[in-house]
Amino acid sequence: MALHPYDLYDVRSLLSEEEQAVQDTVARFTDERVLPIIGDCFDEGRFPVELIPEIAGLGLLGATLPAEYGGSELNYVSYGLICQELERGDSGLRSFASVQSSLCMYPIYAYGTDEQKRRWLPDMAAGKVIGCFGLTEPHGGSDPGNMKTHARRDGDDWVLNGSKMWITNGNLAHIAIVWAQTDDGIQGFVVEKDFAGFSAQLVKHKMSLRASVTSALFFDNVRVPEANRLPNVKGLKGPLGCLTQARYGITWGPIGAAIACLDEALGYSKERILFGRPVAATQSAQLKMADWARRITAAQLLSLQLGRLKDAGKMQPTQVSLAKWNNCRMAIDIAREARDLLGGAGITTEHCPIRHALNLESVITYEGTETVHQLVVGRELTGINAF
Ligand code: TGC
Ligand code: FAD
Repeated sequence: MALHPYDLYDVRSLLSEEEQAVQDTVARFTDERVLPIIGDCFDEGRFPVELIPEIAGLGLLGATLPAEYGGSELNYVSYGLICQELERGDSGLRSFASVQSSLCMYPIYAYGTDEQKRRWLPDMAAGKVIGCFGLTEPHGGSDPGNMKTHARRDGDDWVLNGSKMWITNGNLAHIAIVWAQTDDGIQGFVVEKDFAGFSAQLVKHKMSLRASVTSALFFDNVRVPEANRLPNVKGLKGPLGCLTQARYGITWGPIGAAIACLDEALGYSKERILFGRPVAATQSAQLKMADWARRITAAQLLSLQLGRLKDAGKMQPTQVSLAKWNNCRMAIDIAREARDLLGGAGITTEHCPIRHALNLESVITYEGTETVHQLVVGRELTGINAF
């Protein structure tokens, strides 16, 4: 029996029935609703907001959270599969879901009060309240411990000043999870869109993640009530704990992007006749595509084992760093090589490889650059902090 070209090791057989059903549902959504429009969205620099109710309706926002907060009570392997299938469509859609689920709903769930959870989580799961996550600042995102944004207690409020840069969903969001330095260390605040002194400005001229909203956030003496402070965490481990959740999902996403590129290149190279034979019949094309399949297979197994560790409560941040580094590198290399295999046709968004290659420039940079993750692994191996 022929092997599945995008699953040479039958990794799908390692999934439960429920996990397979989640994957099939999101795959159908991507095929039917995302792929027909996403090239145009990328060209126009437009995030497809019209898909938000459908994404929410499928239970993809806060999918791992308990039902009492609007979640779907799925396991983390299922969350990974959601990321993979969304990113097979476009990294912008996976980014939207990662930010909403892992960077905004997760901190409210993990660090918030019961009242905060009840107030925001069900509406966030329903896609009625959109969140963004403000950690990075203009002077250097790799070193968030050096943040300048600060909050000072004043009576029943906090007064927030500073700015954040490169914030996904910034101009879409109704609430921003903002991390600020305080006299008591770094703390998280839920800043509402209409708070006086809070503004967002779109980042323009992006060549990457064009089907995603990216913004700068500004805080000019913004008064944030104490009721909007996330009380159950202090210090850098608060935002880094959220990043571990999101980075886990990001290990899966680029597998989807790489599969999309392999799919496109396989189809194209079988049809493209040069020197009297299909390009797919040449040894160099087969070597390339075989090598992509090898790298995709390794990434699939890496993320699945990471997911099983996470579901067992045993996943370590260093393991996430290794997989984020490996899988982003795998996908960006495949996307670039697939672009090459398509020749001139590869430079237009009529075909997906260049869109994925450009998107992956962001994916390999955000949530910790490749260098940051390499140094995390190096620190684990040597016991020496090289940052
Ligand atoms: P370090 O001394 O290592 O740690 C400080 C405290 O944090 C704890 N910790 C973690 N906790 C949970 N998860 C992790 N991954 C953690 N890493 C560290 C640590 O145990 C310690 O706790 P405690 O209790 O001892 O205080 O901190 P460091 O200053 O040496 O930083 C290390 C470094 C460089 C790895 C860290 O700063 C880092 O990860 N930098 C990269 C920043 C980053 O990834 N930013 C991403 C911004 S958000 C984003 O990009 C969203 S894009 C979303 C999208 O569109 O999809
Ligand atoms: P810098 O930290 O200035 O890094 C510059 C270079 O220095 C990089 O090559 C880096 O690898 C290298 N470097 C860093 N440290 C070392 C070292 N110790 N040794 C050697 N080299 C080093 N942030 C958010 O908070 N929320 C978001 O929603 C969000 N969304 C984003 C969306 C997009 C499209 C993009 C592009 C970014 C987003 N980010 C977000 C920001 C992202 O997390 C940062 O861009 C990233 O962490 C890197 O920070 P930086 O851009 O300031 O680069």
